[in-house]
Amino acid sequence: MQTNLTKEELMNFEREIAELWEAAKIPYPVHFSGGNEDQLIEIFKKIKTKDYIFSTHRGHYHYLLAGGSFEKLREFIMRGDSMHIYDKNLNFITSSIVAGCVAIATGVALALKKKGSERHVWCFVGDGAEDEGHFYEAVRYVDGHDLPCTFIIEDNNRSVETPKSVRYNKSGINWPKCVKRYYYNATYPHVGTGRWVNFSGMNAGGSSF
Ligand SMILES: Cc1ncc(C[n+]2csc(CCOP(=O)(O)OP(=O)(O)O)c2C)c(N)n1
Ligand SMILES: [Mg+2]
Repeated sequence: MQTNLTKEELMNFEREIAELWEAAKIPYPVHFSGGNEDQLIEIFKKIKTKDYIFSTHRGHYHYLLAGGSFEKLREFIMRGDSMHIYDKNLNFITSSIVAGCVAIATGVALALKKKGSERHVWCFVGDGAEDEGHFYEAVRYVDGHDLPCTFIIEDNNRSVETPKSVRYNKSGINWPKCVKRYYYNATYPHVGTGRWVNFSGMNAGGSSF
């Protein structure tokens, strides 16, 4: 993806929105990213224009890196749609439901394969979404049918506030190659709050980016 966006620009945007939220100017839920700028900038270099991008409740960075404008994103957020960003021109879709996009991403990838398209589907999920049963179903289908779809687990070792060690102790799954994972320590917004503990280094499967 041709984007000249810098880490600082991403961070400044989130900081601006965080300040608006803290000043009670946004009476809606907003999920911030932070701490994953470098990883996402690298990942988006692999994503091509016209590919399909499926995002999550935490989609601001994804949208900007997909080519979305700051202005349009600000509009989404200010009208309560931080978790419902959608842009047909960019083939960009989010869901506020944890793992809500995985089956849709799989269906789009199936359609692309049937059409003989060169396009690829990129489906971002959190490590909490990885716990969902239908994530397993989608991964198995994509892997089994060699569909043009990559699931990217954004592993901050948190589902809301619960780390993996509490959710499933030490067990991990060796996902097939259509699942990639990157690790990051979440910050809000961009300064450690002390609420987040460092990632424990647990190997939870999936190949790294
Ligand atoms: C089906 C469903 N269950 C519960 C929620 C409430 N919820 C919002 S974010 C979240 C945690 C998601 O964790 P993860 O997928 O790791 O994303 P992260 O916020 O860590 O990026 C939950 C449980 C939801 N949105 N959808
Ligand atoms: Mg998480």
